[in-house]
Amino acid sequence: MIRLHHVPLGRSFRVMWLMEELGLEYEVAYYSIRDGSMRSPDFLALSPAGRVPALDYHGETMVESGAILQILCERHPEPRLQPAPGEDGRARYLETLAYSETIGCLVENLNLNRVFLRNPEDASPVVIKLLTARLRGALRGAEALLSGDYVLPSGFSAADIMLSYGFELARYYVRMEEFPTLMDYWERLKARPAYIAAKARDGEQDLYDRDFYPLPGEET
Ligand SMILES: N[C@@H](CCC(=O)N[C@@H](CS)C(=O)NCC(=O)O)C(=O)O
Repeated sequence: MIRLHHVPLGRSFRVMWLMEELGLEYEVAYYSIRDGSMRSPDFLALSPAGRVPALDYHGETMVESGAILQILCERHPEPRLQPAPGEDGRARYLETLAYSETIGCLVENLNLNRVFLRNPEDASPVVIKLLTARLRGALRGAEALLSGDYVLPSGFSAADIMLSYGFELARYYVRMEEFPTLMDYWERLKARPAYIAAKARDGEQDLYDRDFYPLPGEET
């Protein structure tokens, strides 16, 4: 039995999408960052930091999306979605798994400032501007990781799942049209049947209440 502990639009979506690519059967336990469910003793026993994803894989519990992607690709080697140690592309693959969390952490800090504060006046406009500029820089870094249509010249891999998930959230803070190469790449990925199947199970997000958050002072 495989059970994914998941927040809609959370990093656990990466694991959900990969499991669809691998054709795995799994159950989903849904949580919200807002309702306290991730602070319950049962959840903290699975994920001591109170974060998703947590994956119950036949009785073994795993956290950290990048590590889970690697382990699942090792245990389910077909279809081949990651290069083995020593194979071409392995360094770029590992680099991208780790780099994806550079984007993830910047978005998380923006989320804290822009959607989670009880009192929006507590947010710092200067910090928001700095974080947004850094997120733009990180997206330029993502562009530089691509090699043709995907991260790896050999084709689609789990690195594409790890990296492109960040755009799902970055788009609330940065106009993605500024990054046409990333937009084309993302559109290509979103057309994959496994992405569409995962989206159907993702659930309703309760993080964002609008489509875009302009910089402070630039609201119209
Ligand atoms: N590096 C971790 C980050 C996990 C993480 O921070 N997940 C967020 C959701 S995207 C979370 O659970 N946040 C809980 C909270 O903010 O209370 C990973 O990639 O799995």
